[in-house]
Amino acid sequence: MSAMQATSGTNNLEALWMPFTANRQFKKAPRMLVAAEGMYYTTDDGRKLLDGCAGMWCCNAGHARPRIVEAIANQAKELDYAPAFQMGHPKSFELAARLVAHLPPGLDHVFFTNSGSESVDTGLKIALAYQRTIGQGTRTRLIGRERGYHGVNFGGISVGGIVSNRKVFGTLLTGVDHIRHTHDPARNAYSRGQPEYGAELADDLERLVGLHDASTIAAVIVEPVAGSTGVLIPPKGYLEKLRAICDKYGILLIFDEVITGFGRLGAPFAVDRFGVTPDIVLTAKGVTNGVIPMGAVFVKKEIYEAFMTGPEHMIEFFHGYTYSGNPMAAAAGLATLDTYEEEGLLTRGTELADYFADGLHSLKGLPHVVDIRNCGLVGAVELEPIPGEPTKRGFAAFLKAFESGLMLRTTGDTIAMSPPLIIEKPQIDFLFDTIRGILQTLD
Ligand code: PXG
Repeated sequence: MSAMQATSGTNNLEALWMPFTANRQFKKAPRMLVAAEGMYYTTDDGRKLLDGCAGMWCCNAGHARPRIVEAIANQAKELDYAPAFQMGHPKSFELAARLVAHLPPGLDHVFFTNSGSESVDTGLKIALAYQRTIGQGTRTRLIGRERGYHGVNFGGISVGGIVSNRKVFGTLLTGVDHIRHTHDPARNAYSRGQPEYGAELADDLERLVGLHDASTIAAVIVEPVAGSTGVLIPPKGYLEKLRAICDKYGILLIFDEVITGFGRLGAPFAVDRFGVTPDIVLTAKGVTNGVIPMGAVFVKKEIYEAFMTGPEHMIEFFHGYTYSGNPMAAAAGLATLDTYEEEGLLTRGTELADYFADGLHSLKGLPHVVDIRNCGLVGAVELEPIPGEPTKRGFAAFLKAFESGLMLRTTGDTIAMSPPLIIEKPQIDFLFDTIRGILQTLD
């Protein structure tokens, strides 16, 4: 019996249809994680892996953090579940109040979901319902961006801009259009932080206003930094411009901060990092340190208040989930915030950003590297694809990293890094030294 069989308790991997995974490849050569603490995972054969991507961009405070573990255990004993509709429990209100204190003034109401995908669909629905509520019911069109990732529900893949996530799922939502993406390696390759060129790409929204008319457009949704399509940092001035165009035409601006939220960019949110305040902020992942599924959608006061009309016994917004703000997630969220606050993690990325960027950009010139991008504690190394076999080189890098004691994410042929915000400098050295070694031996 292999070590994997011994620890996983099964030698039958067949039943599980794994998400976003090459199932057949995995089942031939499984990569099993059996434990995690601090910055490290443990594999079933007893190896330690440095977590180079905070799980999947979610465990911002690292793993097995005592406050969070204890809070969940206690909560399960005290109040395991409470109905979310027409009933409440104190911790969801407490978490809401504490969370909004971390957002810029004005973004002071929050709706709980259970994932990033649900936060996206919730945000889009709020935008549509809000426009109708304020007498702008012709505004039904949603605008996304090419190369955007907004989860996998129908709303999210409709406004998203990743072809493989869209092409086999029929007609998606109607009335959706996309602005151009901002990736421009010809002008911006190897930028440290925000690229210099491309603010004018925000004008593409003007093109869509010209095509559809502003009176048909409810909202624009973008990731401030696009994560899943390879860490695309917004050019200087781009987000400001997008905000100005939205203001000009009465279009709501939605930031999908599922990845950028909770300290990833060195500031609590991208909103703070870039100084641009949207009307709706979508989060998930870091809200509970990835430990219990939860998402949170922040909206401006005017949006919440627009719904608070009509007879008081009536439900104001016909939307919600069985597990919205459930006690286990709320307890995890509160303990996560305690941890972030006590350890200064929501801004720790700023202290480490230069060291991280130095290590990352030292990879320039290694074989196959065509671009390097960074912001806060997010980094990406883009590799030239093997001709005719896109993604193969990226996947090979991921597998070699796993064998070398490092867990990374690759998206296409781009290696993405987003370590837990508790990372120390020697671990940053290990991260980049390992990648350097991999790139020197990669076909
Ligand atoms: N919006 C954004 C911006 C995301 O990055 C989602 C929505 C969806 O979240 P859920 O919780 O429904 O998965 C995401 C998720 C990767 C990677 O390595 C990225 C995500 C998830 C898993 C892997 O690129 N982002």
